[in-house]
Amino acid sequence: MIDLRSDTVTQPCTEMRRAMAAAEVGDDVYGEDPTVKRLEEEGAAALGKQAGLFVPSGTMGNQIALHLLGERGSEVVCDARAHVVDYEMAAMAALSGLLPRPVASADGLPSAEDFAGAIVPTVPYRARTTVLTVENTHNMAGGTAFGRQRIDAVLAVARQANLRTHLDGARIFNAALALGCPAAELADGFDSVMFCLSKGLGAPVGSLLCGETAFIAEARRARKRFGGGMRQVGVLAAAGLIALRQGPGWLARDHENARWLAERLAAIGGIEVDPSRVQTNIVIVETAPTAAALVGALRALAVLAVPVGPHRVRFVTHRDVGRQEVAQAAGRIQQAMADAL
Ligand code: TLP
Repeated sequence: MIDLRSDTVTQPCTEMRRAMAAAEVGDDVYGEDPTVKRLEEEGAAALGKQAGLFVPSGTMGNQIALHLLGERGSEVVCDARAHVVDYEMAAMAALSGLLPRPVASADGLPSAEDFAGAIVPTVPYRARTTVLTVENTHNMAGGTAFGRQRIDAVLAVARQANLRTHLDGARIFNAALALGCPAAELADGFDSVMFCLSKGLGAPVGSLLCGETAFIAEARRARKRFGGGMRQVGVLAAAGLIALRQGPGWLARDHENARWLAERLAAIGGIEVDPSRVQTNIVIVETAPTAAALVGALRALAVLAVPVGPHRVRFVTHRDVGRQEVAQAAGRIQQAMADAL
C-alpha cells in the first residue's frame, strides 16, 4: 500500500522509538515533565516566541488559541477554505461561541483589502470581529506558502482593526523551506502560532502552541479545561524533540517528490494540475471522473489518497514514501484513471 493520504501517516522512526523508551518523564499537569519542558522551550525558540505548550493535536492548539484570543459572540475572519472552518468539527462555534467569517481567496490567503472588507464595522447592531487567522502553508489551496510581504499587509489590517491574530502553522516548516527563510520570520507579529510535530516532521503525536509567556500560561489552563492535560507525556515529547530538531531537514525530499508527482500527473488525460504551483508537499488535482471513483479505483491498486471535493483529490508526500514509491503511485494513478473514466 502506498499511502499518500496525508503526512500525518508517518510511522515513528527507530531513533524516535528509542528516545521514547528512554525518555525522562514526570507528571506534566504538575509541570514536572522535563522532556516536555525541553520540547516546549525549543519549539518556542524555533518560532521566535517566548513560550510553548505541548498539545495532543493541531486542532486543540488552534482551538485553544481562538478560545483565548476571541470574545464569545464575536467573529473570526479567515480564509474560506481554512482548516479551522472546514475540518475542526465547528469547534470555534461549539466550544468558544465564535462565528467564522470566511473570506474567499485564490491561493489560501485573502488580500489585505478582502480581509478589511470582511471585518465588521463598529456599529451597535452587529457582532464585533475579534480575531484574524492565517494558514501557512495552506492545506486545501495545495500547500501554498506565503512570505513576509503578504503577511505584513494582512497583519497591518488586523492591527488597524484591533484584532488579535493566530497563525495555523501546522506546516510552517514546509512554508519556511519553500520560501527560504526561518520559520520564526513567518511567525513574527502573530499573537499565537500552532505548528504540528506529527505531520511532515514525523512525530507520532503532538503539536505546539506558542506565544507570549502570559498567553501560554492561560493556554495551559484552557488545555486542561479542554481535556488535554497529559501526565507522563515526555514519552511523546521525546519523539517530538527529534521531529523538531531533524524533521525540517527531511522536508526537501518531500517537496521534490510532490513536484515530481505533479509533473507526472499533469501528463495524464483527465487530470488537471499545474506543477509550477506545487510549492511544498501537497498536490491537489482536478479529476474528470468523480473524486470518489478515482480514489476507489486507486485503493484497488494499493494507493491511498483523499477526495477533497467532488472532482478534487489530494496526494501528500512524506518521509515514509521515497521516489520509488511515488513513481509507482504515478503509474497506478494513470491506470486508475483509465478504470475510473
Ligand atoms: N490536517 C489533516 C486533516 O485534518 C485534513 C491533514 O491530513 O492534512 N491545521 C492544518 C492546516 C491541518 O492541515 C491540520 C490537519 C490541522 C490544523 C489539525 O491537526 P490535527 O490533525 O493534529 O488536529
